[in-house]
Amino acid sequence: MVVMATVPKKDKKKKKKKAKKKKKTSDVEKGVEKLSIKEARPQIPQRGRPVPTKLTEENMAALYGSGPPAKNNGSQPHKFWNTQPVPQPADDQKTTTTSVNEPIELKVVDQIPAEPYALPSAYTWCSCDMNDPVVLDEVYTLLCQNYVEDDDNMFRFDYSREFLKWALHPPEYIQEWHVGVRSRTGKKKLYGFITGIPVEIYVYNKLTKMVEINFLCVHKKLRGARLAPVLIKEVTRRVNRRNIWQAVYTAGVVLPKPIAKNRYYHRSLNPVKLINIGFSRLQPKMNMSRTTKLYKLPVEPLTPGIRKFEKKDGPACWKMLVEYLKKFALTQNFTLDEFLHWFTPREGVIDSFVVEDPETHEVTDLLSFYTLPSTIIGNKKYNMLKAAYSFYNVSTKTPWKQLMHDALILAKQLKFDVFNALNVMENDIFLKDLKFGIGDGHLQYYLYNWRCRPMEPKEVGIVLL
Ligand code: MYA
Repeated sequence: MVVMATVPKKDKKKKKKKAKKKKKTSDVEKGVEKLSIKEARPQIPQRGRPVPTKLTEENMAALYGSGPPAKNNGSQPHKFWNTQPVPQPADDQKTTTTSVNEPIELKVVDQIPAEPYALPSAYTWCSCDMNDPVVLDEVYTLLCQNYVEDDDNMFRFDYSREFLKWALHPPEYIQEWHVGVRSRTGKKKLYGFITGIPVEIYVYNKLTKMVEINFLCVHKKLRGARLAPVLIKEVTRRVNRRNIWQAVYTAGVVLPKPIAKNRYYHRSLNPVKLINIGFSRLQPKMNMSRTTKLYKLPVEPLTPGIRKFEKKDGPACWKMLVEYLKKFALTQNFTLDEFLHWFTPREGVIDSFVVEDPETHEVTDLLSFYTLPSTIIGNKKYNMLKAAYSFYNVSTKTPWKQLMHDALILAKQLKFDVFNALNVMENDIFLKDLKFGIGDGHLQYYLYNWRCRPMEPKEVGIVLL
């Protein structure tokens, strides 16, 4: 997952007040928490709990409060996360002062319930077949209307249908890990979603089969009702049943306990639009025409031999990437098939380019970015922000600044408004010189059921979608 992060805004006071007010409602959720995340049992209504047997989204919200719970800055207990095998605040010494790098708990498949977790009786579990256009449409609509927004609720991610298929169908994907919650009756509307895809992850040189978790989403009508912990527990159960015990995920929120805290940086490509929609501000002593000039880019890329990635580049580029990633502490072990899946260009989803030496025809560099537009909420003139997100880049010959300058030019050619990059890997080398501005949000990296020393942002060598 990625976090929306516009350039810093001064006026955060109003937000804080709002958050304080909301905390009250989030304290009344105990009933649903008990219903939802007690140890696994068959999907039958439970007796003796203070919740109606027929829970609908309306009465669930009325009883237990709706709207997002207040943000927990780490000082309050986490009713759910404090019960999970993740590093807890009290474990600080264990992870910061030693070279420990191991699972937190060990279990066997027989210990994992074969039946799904209980849901309120009005809801039921499903596995989402993203090849079914009707299901794909339902997932797209849920996310497009309810997924991640920036702090000021001005922008909301709008992952396209084709993007979702790409993100969720890597080689060996498991459909059962694309978990949905639907209402049991009527149109069987989709209210909750979470996904896992299989990955092999290196943490400080130790390779482990994991699941990469993404797209956790609860419909706005059911917020604050403790459905998220149930979704997480159910996907964990389904993953554990296949003998996988670790996960990697990212989030904008701080939970126990980030393995790394990264930042987003933004490079304006269409500064006038970005300022008009409130994504960025005019800098002091700047006007629109000076700003436009500041961010102007050449029309064509400058590196001789730069061209679109083709399937034939696969083996060489894959080796180049695998070799490059050895520098970092948290990386994905891509197979060639996976590499081809993630890097073969798909219009409006993923763009990849290589530099082919005009004389030797050797491929020396790779750059890639994915397409993730955002809905601009409530703007009359513009409804879409088109953002490119830096994916994986490798430079063995073209200097970093030149390579990524070309990335900006190529993104501009493709009509993106902004080019975003995290301060992962060696990105620090080019961010400042290429006029990226720092965003106002952090992106936390997490590992589930793994204990190790936290990482510097530049030690992170993995980018999640
Ligand atoms: S990150 C993207 C998350 N999605 C969004 O931000 C979309 C918009 N928001 C929503 O849809 C809802 O607000 C969500 C929470 C669904 C986020 N990751 O049901 P609740 C904890 C993990 O009452 P709601 C992504 O996709 C929160 O701290 N936990 O809350 C990666 C609290 O627990 P505790 C989160 O607002 C996901 C509890 O949920 C997150 O209605 C990785 C409250 O539940 C979050 N982003 O719904 C998931 N936000 O009381 C973990 C809140 O303890 C995977 N919470 O503080 C773990 C590995 C699983 C597999 C393991 C296999 C081995």
